[in-house]
Amino acid sequence: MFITFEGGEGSGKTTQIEMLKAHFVRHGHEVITTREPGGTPEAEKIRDLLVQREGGNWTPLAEVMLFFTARHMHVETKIKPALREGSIVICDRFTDSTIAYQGYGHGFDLQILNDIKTMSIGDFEPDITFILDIDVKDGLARAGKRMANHDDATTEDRFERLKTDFHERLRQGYLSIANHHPQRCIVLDATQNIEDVHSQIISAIQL
Ligand code: T5A
Repeated sequence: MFITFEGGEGSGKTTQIEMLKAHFVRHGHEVITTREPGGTPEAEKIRDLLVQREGGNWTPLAEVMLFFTARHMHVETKIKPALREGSIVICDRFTDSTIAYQGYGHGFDLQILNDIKTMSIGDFEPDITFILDIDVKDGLARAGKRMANHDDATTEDRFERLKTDFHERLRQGYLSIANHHPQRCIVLDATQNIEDVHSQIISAIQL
């Protein structure tokens, strides 16, 4: 099973992924957790170019292709092999992030995005995607706390620093993705307390 977590900044993905992993381990499952951009040594190098404050001033097309280059490596060399060995794979962000951030957020053409996706990873999709939905201001406040003691060129805040209206488009983009893929996507109210969000994830997984 390939499970992905999506949502805006500070929506609680990392927190829920750790709790879900612990649940699977308690029940005797093999599980690996990973993240995007990143997840392999090559893709982690690309991550630095994409998310660090001074990673580079990419054109929109170059940025999208870097995300999918990293994703191609991640899928082919880590995710698919782990799934073949019977592990559950939980990933912090995946293709929906590119559609939400670069597509809905920055206005990159969705059809071209889809074509690049098909070229990079074919029709490979998660089995389940949890979209953690949170009011933009609350999410950015949570993410801000995480970065309060880290403020230099390597800080991973290139996207957090964008304006509030970008994050609003992003949020609506995720809700639109969920509407288009109701069989795969589950939208959760991420303003609930951590335990309540976790309980809803466990109910949805039923493992
Ligand atoms: N990106 C990524 C793209 O633009 N396109 C792409 O294709 C991809 C893959 C890096 C950036 O890259 C962009 C999007 C991002 O800007 P990231 O590393 O996933 O992505 O960065 P963030 O989303 O910023 O990750 P965060 O760590 O900020 O957010 P999380 O993981 O969603 O939140 P988490 O769990 O760390 O929680 C944040 C804080 O909130 C608290 C936690 O304790 C923590 O302090 N918290 C709660 N508090 C109250 N109630 C709850 N229910 C809470 N849940 C968590």
